[in-house]
Amino acid sequence: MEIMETTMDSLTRRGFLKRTGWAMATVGSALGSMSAESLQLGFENGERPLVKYPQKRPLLQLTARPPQLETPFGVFNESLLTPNDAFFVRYHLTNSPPKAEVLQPGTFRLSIKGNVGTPLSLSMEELKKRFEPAEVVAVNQCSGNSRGFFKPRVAGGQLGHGAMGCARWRGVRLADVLKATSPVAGAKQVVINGLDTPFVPQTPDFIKALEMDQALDPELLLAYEMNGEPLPWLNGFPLRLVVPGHYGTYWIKHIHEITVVNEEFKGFWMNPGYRIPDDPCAAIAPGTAPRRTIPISRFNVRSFITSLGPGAVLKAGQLVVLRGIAFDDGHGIREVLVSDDEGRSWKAADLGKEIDRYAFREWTLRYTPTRVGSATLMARATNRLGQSQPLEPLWNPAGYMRNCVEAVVATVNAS
Ligand SMILES: Nc1nc2c(c(=O)[nH]1)N[C@H]1C(S)=C(S)[C@@H](COP(=O)(O)O)O[C@H]1N2
Ligand SMILES: [Mo]
Repeated sequence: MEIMETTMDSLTRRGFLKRTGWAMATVGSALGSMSAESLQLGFENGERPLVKYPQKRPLLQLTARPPQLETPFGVFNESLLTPNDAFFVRYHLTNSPPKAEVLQPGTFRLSIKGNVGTPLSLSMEELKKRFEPAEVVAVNQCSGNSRGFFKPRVAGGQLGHGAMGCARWRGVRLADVLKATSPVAGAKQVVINGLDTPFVPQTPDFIKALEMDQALDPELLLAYEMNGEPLPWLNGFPLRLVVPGHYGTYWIKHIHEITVVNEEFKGFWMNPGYRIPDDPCAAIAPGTAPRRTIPISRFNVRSFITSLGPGAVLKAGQLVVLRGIAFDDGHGIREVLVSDDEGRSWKAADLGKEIDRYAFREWTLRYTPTRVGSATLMARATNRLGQSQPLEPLWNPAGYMRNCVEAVVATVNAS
């Protein structure tokens, strides 16, 4: 039987883009250049222009100041590692990213200070020479990925599912660098700051803190490479934190200052920013306020169908290979089930090789639709701890951590 390859060309419009070329459709702006093209993210007011930024292909622009760019979802069907030029971009402070000048080798230094025996100030060259390299393939995902699908809607960036990506990160271990400074007894937290600064002094600088024991976890990297290349400017050049299995808010970009402190850091972006209801599912009744909150931390389990988008057309009796991705916070994916009947019955998909327990895991399923009409296709992953995805969406006021089973409704025609 002939296997019909379904692609996301209509969604990414790459075929179209390749044919027409981008330059002709662009108009200049401060940092990005705007094109005539846009994509619809699948919720109300979800139309986003595709805009070209330095080192990036046209991406879905959420805001221009600061640049906030989302990956067109079709990219996730093309490779498990998200190409650097397609990787999403998130900034908080209006005059981000920091100017290229301050990031150059002649100017840039990383300082490690505070409650340490031996403070350090290192150029990138010194950092690479002094510490052993380490690598991880890991997903970076914004806490608010998929926020646009929240019902009732919540404030914040109205993102589709493209504020995530998976890359091979290479750098040095944060633990090695910290140990080289000999933190003094009583060191409680490590406070990490990047070179982006607020435009007006009233805006709090984007600074995050990690507990000392987490900072000493050998899995955390000060990364300088992404997929074998220096970090793109908009993804944190020359140095960023990689915190496998944890939400992107901890993955500080353009790191230039690491401070060991003996007390709990009280910055805005730790409290009230980036907090979730203190509840096992990080959820509360829609429209209510949480009684107690805690800092957001690890990913929950997610999975997506990537080979078909909304409005896909299939033929009854014709085999297709459904494909998608799944990931969790590093326990690893044990199973992905797929349904074409709104969750009444499920079939186990074949799992691809595990590149890394923190990476996207590919799944495929040979599928032959039988009923003519509409088919609601859904994927549901379970990790090695037995944690899975809820069938109904959960809700919290910040719109974080959406991980319910997502549905793609396809039309099945008679063959
Ligand atoms: N310096 C700096 N680092 C930052 C941020 C920021 O605003 N400034 N945003 C964080 C958030 S919330 C996310 S989701 C990730 C996004 O990483 P990316 O832009 O490389 O995709 O960066 C994190 N690191
Ligand atoms: Mo984020």
